[in-house]
Amino acid sequence: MHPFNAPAHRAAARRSASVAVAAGTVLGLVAVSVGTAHAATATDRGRPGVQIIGGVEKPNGSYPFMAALLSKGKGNPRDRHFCGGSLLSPYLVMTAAHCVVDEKPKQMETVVGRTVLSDKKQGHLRNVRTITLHEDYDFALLELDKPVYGIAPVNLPTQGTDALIRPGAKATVAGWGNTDTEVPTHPDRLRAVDVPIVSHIECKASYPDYDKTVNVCAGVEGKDSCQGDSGGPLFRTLKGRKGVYQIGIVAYGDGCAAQGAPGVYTYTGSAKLWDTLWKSADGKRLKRLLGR
Ligand code: 4AZ
Repeated sequence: MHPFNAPAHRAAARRSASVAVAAGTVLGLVAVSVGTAHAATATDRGRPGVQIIGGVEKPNGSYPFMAALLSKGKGNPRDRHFCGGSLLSPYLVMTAAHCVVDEKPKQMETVVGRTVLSDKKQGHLRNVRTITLHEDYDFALLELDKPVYGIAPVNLPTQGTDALIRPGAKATVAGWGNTDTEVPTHPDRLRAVDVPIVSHIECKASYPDYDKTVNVCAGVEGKDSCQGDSGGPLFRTLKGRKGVYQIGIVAYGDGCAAQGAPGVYTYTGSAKLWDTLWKSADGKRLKRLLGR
């Protein structure tokens, strides 16, 4: 199996990426609930309220760098949506490997800059020319058949500094993922929620497979990404700087928005991630596409 926590096929990815880390559940809850007013229990997880993501709808034109990954077909794009992504350069959309591991370029398409999935007039719809999976991490790049110009791509953190993932700092995660795990609800309009960055120590306690060189955690009880948000961006805006800095890619979690179980993200400032990507078979081509 691919070293990231990939479900066997994308149908599984759509249902839940959290299955792969279920073994970490009990440990995580015990470790992180100490000293809090309310320790979440297994029963809490099924209770309405506890698992609501806590985001808000975004107006048209918000987060234009946001991409939706769609299965090709005749149906409503809302029903064909399976993951999020972000524009990294005019020719590249960045997403999670577990979203596209079983995908063929011809079976999918991506739309950049759309807010309401069913509104076919919004955004820039593109075919996918190639899918490159990172060999080691939950990271993938989609090469588009035609560039997307006129939308500012996301910025990446400076590699080798973790200045943007200081615990407690506020980040934002956006997507069309589930808003209520009790009654799975998949919104048509883009949503976003502000989530605090969680320390590596706390994340490792919740998730034994957590790797601080290529992961970052964020979220708090009631505020989290969820199924369908996978591949989408966790980002910050910085005072005095234009644009957004994407610090993470939605990867996995133990359920959604539960106490002691923050969302886990692939860390986009990881030097290890980019170094190994540039050294891979497709490294040279991808580097050129990143510059275009
Ligand atoms: C998922 O199944 C998934 N709470 C995505 C994000 C999180 C959990 C599950 C994080 O795609």
